[in-house]
Amino acid sequence: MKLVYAIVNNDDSHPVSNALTQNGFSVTKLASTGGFLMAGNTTFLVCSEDEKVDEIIDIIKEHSRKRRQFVPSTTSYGAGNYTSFPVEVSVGGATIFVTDIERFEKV
Ligand code: 2BA
Repeated sequence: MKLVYAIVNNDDSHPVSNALTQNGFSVTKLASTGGFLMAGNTTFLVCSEDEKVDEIIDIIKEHSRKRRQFVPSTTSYGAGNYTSFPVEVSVGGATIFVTDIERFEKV
């Protein structure tokens, strides 16, 4: 058994969730926050048989878009003088980790 963690943009959360459940996967959604942008995102937990992991990743890929996002940054231009300017970063589609599950039980 494997556990797939997938961090996706909040805007993609519903399409990803719908597609996974429609394809028969049990899904848990966690509200999470990215450490860099400090913006809300969604972390999915999906536990499944090893041979279904590629299908899960394909579904997530299909419903997660890559986005350009601006973050404020500051630079110094003299003693005590700072100016703020936006820096563009690319976010997503999805960040995915797959781990082994030692034991799975529903009691
Ligand atoms: P954030 O940490 O808010 O990062 C948002 C985007 O900012 C990242 O997009 C990346 O393009 C950029 N970024 C992150 N850290 C950076 C840094 N130190 N310097 C420059 N740019 C940086 P993604 O790579 O698509 O990541 C989206 C979200 O996935 C992340 O949100 C974080 O919540 C999660 N994530 C990404 N990589 C991770 C990892 N190795 N471990 C745990 N969570 C991760």
